[in-house]
Amino acid sequence: MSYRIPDTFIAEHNAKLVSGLDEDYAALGRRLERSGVDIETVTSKVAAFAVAVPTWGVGTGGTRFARFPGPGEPRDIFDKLEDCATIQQLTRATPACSPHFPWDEVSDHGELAERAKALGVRFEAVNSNTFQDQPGQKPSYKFGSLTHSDKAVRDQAIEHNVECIETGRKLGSKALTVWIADGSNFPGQSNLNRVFDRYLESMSAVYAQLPDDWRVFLEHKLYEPAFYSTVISDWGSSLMAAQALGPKAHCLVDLGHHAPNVNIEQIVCRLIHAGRLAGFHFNDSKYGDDDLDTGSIEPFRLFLVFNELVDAEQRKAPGFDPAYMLDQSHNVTDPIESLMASAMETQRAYAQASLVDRAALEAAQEANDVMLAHRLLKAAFTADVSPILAEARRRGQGAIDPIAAYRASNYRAHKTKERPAVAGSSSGIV
Ligand code: RM4
Ligand code: MN
Ligand code: MN
Repeated sequence: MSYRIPDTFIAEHNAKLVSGLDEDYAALGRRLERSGVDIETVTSKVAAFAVAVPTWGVGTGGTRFARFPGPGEPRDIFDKLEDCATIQQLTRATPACSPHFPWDEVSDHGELAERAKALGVRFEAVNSNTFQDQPGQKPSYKFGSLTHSDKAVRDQAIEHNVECIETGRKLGSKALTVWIADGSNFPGQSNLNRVFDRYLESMSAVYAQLPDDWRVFLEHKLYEPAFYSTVISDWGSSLMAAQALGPKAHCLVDLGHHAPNVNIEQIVCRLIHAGRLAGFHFNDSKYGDDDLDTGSIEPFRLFLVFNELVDAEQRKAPGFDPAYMLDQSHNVTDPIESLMASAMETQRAYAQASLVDRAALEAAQEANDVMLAHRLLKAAFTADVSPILAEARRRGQGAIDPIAAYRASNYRAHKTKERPAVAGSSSGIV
């Protein structure tokens, strides 16, 4: 029997913290009431908020220089599911995971679906992988996949995406996320126009295989591994492609996939306006696609993104139904701790953005009262909503302090015994 943290252990851990939480929650409730905010409304919203865990994030990640594996790492998707279930058990913010194929491939998808169900984990968007060659694979992706000059390579990449849809159907997923590494490293290496045409042609073939109730998420990325140009480099290319493909195609925003200092919240706003926001891969970065923990570097930017999301939610923007996922690489921390902290940071930004006095903000904007408008946003951003997050977790039988409870449970030590290290695990490679 593999180790799971007993629910009784979490309850006992909470018992030590509950009186402090009650005090803090009541004090925050009184504070918010003075500004016309009902704390219970915010707590219910936070409790209903969910962000999916990337299956590739529960293993220790690495850079192109090295990977330093941690103890008790998941060896396969079944181990990964256990870790995802533990993150959900403690945080109650992550009821789903987002799988990556073929990294998570198994011989029996029925068994995988059953195991996930038993652990209480759902499958969100299925990610395809045409950015590396698999052992024994003949046509190579070295020079591209869906946009390759050779039709045989394009067909192989199309087929893989169609297989991902098939697999996803068996797992109860309703979306396919496509990120391609296609692009060029040298000016002149490829024809910028032709590769985009090929992308549309290949993706049309994938799109044609989407079930009626599915969506496809197109993920753009400015650079890496193609360093001169990528085929789907930005939200403009992504939106053009989504609009050309049809109503089931939407644009996914990975926070790390933009040029430094780009106004991501404005991109989010425009995609919502177009009715094409697929959702997010949350992470944080200082320089590029760093895949650092969400909210660890620029929490204000995360808040501003959520400010747009809450604005859209409250004005009931047509077609607004974003899928929230994390996409991170944990190189120096325990991945479970990082994912828990990151899930909580998304909840924090959501709760803070829910505090914005939108009527007052609109009035200040219309009156050109710049300072007041800015102060209204800052007031929401600087509010410490931690008691709301903790209370939402406690009500859902999660841990008041997930990281402390996780450490006290010795989960990692248990897994270190259960999971002897194996070579070649796909975990955490991003
Ligand atoms: C990419 C991109 C994709 C992810 C891969 C592993 O940079 O963010 O979403 O699937 O990394
Ligand atoms: Mn991503
Ligand atoms: Mn990325």
